Amino acid sequence: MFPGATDSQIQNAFAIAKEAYAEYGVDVGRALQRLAETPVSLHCWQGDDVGGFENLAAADGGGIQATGNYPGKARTADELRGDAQKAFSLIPGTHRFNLHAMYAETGGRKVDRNELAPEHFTAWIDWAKSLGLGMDFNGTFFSHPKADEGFTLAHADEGIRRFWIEHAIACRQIGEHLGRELGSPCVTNVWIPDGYKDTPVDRKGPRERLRQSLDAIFAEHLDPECSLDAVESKLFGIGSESYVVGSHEFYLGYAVENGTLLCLDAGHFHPTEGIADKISSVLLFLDEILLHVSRGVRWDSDHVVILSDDLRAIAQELVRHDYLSRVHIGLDFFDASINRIAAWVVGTRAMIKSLLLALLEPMDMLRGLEENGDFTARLALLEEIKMLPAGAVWDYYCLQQTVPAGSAWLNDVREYEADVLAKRA
Ligand code: RNT
Ligand code: ZN
Repeated sequence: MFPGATDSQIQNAFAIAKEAYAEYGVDVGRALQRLAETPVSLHCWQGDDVGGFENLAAADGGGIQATGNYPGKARTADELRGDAQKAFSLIPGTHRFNLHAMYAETGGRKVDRNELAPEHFTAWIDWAKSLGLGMDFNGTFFSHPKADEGFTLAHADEGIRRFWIEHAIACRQIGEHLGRELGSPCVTNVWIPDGYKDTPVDRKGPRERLRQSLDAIFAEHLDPECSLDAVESKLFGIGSESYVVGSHEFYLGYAVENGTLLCLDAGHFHPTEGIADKISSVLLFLDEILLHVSRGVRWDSDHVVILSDDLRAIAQELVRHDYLSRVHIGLDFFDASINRIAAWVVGTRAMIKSLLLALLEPMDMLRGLEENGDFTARLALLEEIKMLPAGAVWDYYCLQQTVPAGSAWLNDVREYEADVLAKRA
């Protein structure tokens, strides 16, 4: 909608849109209901450039790099919670918050990663409860002196491997606790940076070690009502350009063999390789998966997610095959060159818009055409429905969920920037 549109203008436009979709056999009310039931897990790390709030010796090992120096990033957990809460107030629906272990609150005490415990996340849990959010969790296998050599769970040194195994086990306990406290399973994800900058001669040894480490980590069975495990692959990273231990084939095999979730990050494949087409294959062999919806620009650059064809293709797969209950949608991007709350809002709203567009597809009609071999009509219809008034449905959804429609949310972000962010010197 144009800025300044009134509620009744939004409602009038919606009424016409609803009729248009009904002509195609699409029940807009049902689509909006399903949309409201689909949570997106907002990643905490967009709010502070993947920094965390530990008192550990500074280290930057691990190939995660946010670029940009836009002022106002969160410096404390309280600030991060405040910023995320602002973002949530501008995003329609009820969602989740995805925390990394390095966002522990240890009350000024030095607590190393292998000693983290549920008690270090009490404030996060209270906050999530107050907002009705579910939570997800991640081990932090980077930005730590013991990750400086670029290897963690696959390190050749047994002591270092042990340290990270202990960290991962601690994270599973924390995840289970979060899930139990919040009454919704917490997906605890494992992503490690392990790999080589230059061509190795032994590609097998590190993978054997990683497999053993994972077996040790997942040895204890946790209640799936509280806790789910995911493993995230990658093709290459900063400092691991030539070889990544935890490749797609590695983790696909591991997940199938051990019944963990597989995490597909949209930026972790060859630049022209999308993750949408992988979903219907991997879900033949796995019960559930996790997505890290991201946007690579030339490489795994973690740009803010936008309503691109890639994103739409992912959402279409989830909706067309009724996978919404088997796919955990998480976001993974970090842009430090723009207002960080706007980054969350733009990316999350884009994700939700892509789901809405997919839910508004006349799938019965399209499937019928395909089954009858009428590929001419399939193509024609796919093109024509692109111009249906989805924007009017989106605005109405925002109104219904009491968040700003159209670009009105930007005013809120600007105000917050002046009132809160600008005061963070
Ligand atoms: C890194 C992975 C990983 C991280 C976050 C911070 O390439 O995508 O998911 O981005 O855990
Ligand atoms: Zn990721």
